[in-house]
Amino acid sequence: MRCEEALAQLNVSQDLLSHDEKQFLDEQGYLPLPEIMNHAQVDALRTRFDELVEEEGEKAGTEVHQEAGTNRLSNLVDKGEIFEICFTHPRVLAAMRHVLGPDFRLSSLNGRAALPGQGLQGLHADWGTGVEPGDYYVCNSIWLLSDFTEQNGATRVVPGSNRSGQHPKDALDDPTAPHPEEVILTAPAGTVVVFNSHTWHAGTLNRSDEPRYGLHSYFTRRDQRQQTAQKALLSEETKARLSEAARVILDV
Ligand SMILES: O=C(O)CCC(=O)C(=O)O
Repeated sequence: MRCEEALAQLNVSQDLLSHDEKQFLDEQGYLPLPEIMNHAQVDALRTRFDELVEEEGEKAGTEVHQEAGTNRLSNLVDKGEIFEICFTHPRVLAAMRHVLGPDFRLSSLNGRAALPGQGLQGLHADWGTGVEPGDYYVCNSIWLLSDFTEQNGATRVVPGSNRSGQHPKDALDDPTAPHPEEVILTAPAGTVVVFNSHTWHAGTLNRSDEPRYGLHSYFTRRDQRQQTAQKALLSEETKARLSEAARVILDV
């Protein structure tokens, strides 16, 4: 099945995003989608997040990456049906289709909780070089499992940097410093913020006394490598549970 057909089967169509939403995503390089998850889904995802951190202990996150001061999880596609929403939600997939074109796949599904007093990252892009505006390879979405506030380590983005053709490593002396144009993505839990991964972004310092929980559902053009090799890492049990359309999105 081709990707376009899988998207149609998952009820994805381009009119799921308004003209203004598409324009905002194109111009600013990110787009908040409110109320993608309800309270019960947020609670259940956080509970599963904590269970996995406990179960996996020191190995947590190692399929992709560990980061000091955070609890990271990886390969979540294989760690519970509850995560299926993150790679099948029609509005999120419509945004991916808009940024990446008709042929894309999941790159990875990871979790990141910035712990109190930690979480500061340098501004970065999830791609090694600057790209021509409009010629995008990767697009991320952050699933808010906590309210994101100015205090608790919400993600920051530099609006429009996706169209700058520049990469932060070449353009910034100190990527950890506040950027004069940055926006802190504050929003209630249940929101998903899609951000073009070429948009400069970073986690900020969590100054609260609670972890700040998020999931990253990250997509790539189909001709690019996946951050998590889904074919190798997915159990037969997970593959058997998934619809054919979902398997096309994962490319398994
Ligand atoms: O979790 C966040 O706020 C952003 C994290 C991020 O950009 C990363 O880990 O590369």
